[in-house]
Amino acid sequence: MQHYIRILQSFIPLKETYNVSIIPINDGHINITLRVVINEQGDYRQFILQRINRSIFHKPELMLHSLNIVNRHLQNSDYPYEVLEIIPNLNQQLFTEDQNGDFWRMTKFISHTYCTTKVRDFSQAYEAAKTFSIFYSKLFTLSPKLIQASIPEFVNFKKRINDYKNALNHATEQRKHKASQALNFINHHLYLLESFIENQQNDYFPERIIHGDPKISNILFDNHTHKGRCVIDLDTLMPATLLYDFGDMVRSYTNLKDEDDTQPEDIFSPAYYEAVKTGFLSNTSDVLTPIEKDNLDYAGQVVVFIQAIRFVTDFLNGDIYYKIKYPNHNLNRTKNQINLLRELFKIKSVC
Ligand code: ADP
Ligand code: GN1
Ligand code: MG
Repeated sequence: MQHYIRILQSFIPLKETYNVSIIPINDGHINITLRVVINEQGDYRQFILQRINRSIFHKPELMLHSLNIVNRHLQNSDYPYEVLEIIPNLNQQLFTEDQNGDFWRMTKFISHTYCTTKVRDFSQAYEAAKTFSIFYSKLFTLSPKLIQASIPEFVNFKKRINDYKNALNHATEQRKHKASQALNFINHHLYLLESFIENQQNDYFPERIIHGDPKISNILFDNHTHKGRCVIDLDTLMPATLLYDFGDMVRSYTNLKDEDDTQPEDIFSPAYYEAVKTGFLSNTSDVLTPIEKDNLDYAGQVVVFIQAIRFVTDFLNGDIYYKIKYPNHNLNRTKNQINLLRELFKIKSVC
């Protein structure tokens, strides 16, 4: 707590009369996120204070620079949502480095909103995809060259496969044994990525500014209208194919179960799937190329599969990337993605 207060003081001068509460928010897998409430004799101010995971984001200055470019662009357009404003520290820097070498940033707290880790109904699936669709449409007029990827090769699937194979080579027998069914499935489906990788290499998928992580917990919904109010977690903004983001929406908004639920029954909603497509295309359809549109179904499968690979890679590596709550958490997340993928295969065969 004292540590957090010291960090907080680098952003806001705290008077003795202030009453400060710091409440952890545990929705994300990567950063440490704290809600800060400052009570100044009945006058409340709230902020979000975050420790950026430095083993994942090696250049936070670059990441925050991209975020600022995007924010300014959105503020100068007719973007209908709130912008996730960064609050600089008292030295006018975008982040504070603590004595451990960790980076902290502060953002505006978006009040009267809620966040969910699982889509609640059909209309929320549509609303989430539409909110992102509007976000992308405003960024179509910003050059992707201005944005540098905060995690290099994030959407390089060849690298994801290599990371997976390396993890397999170094994993303990016990972990490999536990994951054997999932590994079997993954090894038999690696071919699924080939055509996507080829299309990327041939530049058939145009580079656009993507969010990189449009999962449901990265949107804040209005408490009363239930409409999107703010797109958050802009740490993975990068130039890449928008099919990645579409695929991640399918992954997140069509899954009726929690991301770590291993039961295969009733995991997927075809109706939500249609809602995601309609919402995604609502503001992007005029700009997307025929090749992009033809690959939407395929992108859903590919991104769910890639996420299964990422989770199992982390499981094999000893859980060093995603936060876990219990020992087999990453394995259960992998199983969930595989169950979802099996359902997406069925949709494809129907079409
Ligand atoms: P992570 O990278 O760990 O996912 P996020 O930036 O997504 O971190 O933040 C984690 C959670 O904190 C979000 O899912 C949301 O519940 C909450 N949150 C983040 N930023 C804000 C904000 N500006 N206003 C209100 N809640 C927020
Ligand atoms: C992580 O940070 P969070 O929880 O919103 C991850 C995403 C994954 C997601 C899976 C930087 O997102 O890429 O798709 O978990 N973020 C990073 O739930 O790797
Ligand atoms: Mg998040």
